[in-house]
Amino acid sequence: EPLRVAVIGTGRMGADHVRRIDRVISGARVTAVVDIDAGRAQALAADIEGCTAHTDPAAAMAAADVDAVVVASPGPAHEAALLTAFAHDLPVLCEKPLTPDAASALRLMEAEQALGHRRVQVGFMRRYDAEYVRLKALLESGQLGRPLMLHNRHRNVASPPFFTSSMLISDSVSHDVDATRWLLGHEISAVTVLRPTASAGAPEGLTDPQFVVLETDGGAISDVEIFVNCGFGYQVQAEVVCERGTARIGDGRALVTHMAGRWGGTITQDWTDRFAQAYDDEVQTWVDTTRRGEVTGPSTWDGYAAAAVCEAGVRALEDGGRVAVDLVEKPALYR
Ligand code: ISE
Repeated sequence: EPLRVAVIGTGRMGADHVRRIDRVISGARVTAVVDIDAGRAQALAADIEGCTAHTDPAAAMAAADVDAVVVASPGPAHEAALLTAFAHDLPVLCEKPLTPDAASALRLMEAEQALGHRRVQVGFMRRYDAEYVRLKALLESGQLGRPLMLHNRHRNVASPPFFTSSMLISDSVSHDVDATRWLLGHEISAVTVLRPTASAGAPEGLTDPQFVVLETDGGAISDVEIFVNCGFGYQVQAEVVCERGTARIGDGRALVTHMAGRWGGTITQDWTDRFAQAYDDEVQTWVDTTRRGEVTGPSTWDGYAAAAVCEAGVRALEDGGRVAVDLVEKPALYR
């Protein structure tokens, strides 16, 4: 029997997950879609057999034909949606950020612990990207020795109109925060944010680009260039510098052409393209493990740690200087 999934929030990511579950991956079907915009939910549901449209997440989660939930609404709506999912003991794939701040993420961790088992996989999809997976495997093999530094570049073509300077940290750098924690196996202990001159290509008043320095409890430094109005493409690159060598991913040189006196290739334009394989594998893994009654992947703890680091990062951006990150002790459920 396929897993019957309710998708909450049908914006860019939600609609993409509906398409993916309906047409790309196996073992699941979408039986409910939810959006505050009733017309948008109805338009999506109309194309899928046996799929109902709702405006209230709680109504969808109470439906008899829902076994699991994808939460793709805006971050501030996640806490309520997850608590409702917990009340029905439903497994959840929750888009990043888990929640916008550490306090709400802590409340979710407590609620999940009260259930006594993990229910949440957080949508940090880079962990499923083939290049990141290879980099992680290389680091774990120990061939390069200990990682000392990690350089991350994260560039978007243009930011959406609602994007604020703090969202460069909470919405975008959150991925590099998770990638750093996951690749190095360290927690992040302090954040500093430097601001180069804002690009004339960025909307008036937006602090873009930013240069973020993350210090880890394992003594490594991870820096992140975040530039969300670079204009030319969607680029995510990482280079790790270890004691005996370096390794780098994200150069996107899969196809190099030589033609008419030039050589080159193309650059992806957005994350649904660059990370298409990662998203497909992320959701397929979630469906497969959920059907076996297991929960794997980035946990509520990972969502909390990212939220705490980003909260410190936003403070570092606003106040200047170095801001320490104080994490609670890791609960047994997540060890
Ligand atoms: C967006 O929310 C994402 O998750 C993308 O991966 C990231 O590159 C972008 O900067 C964010 O706004």
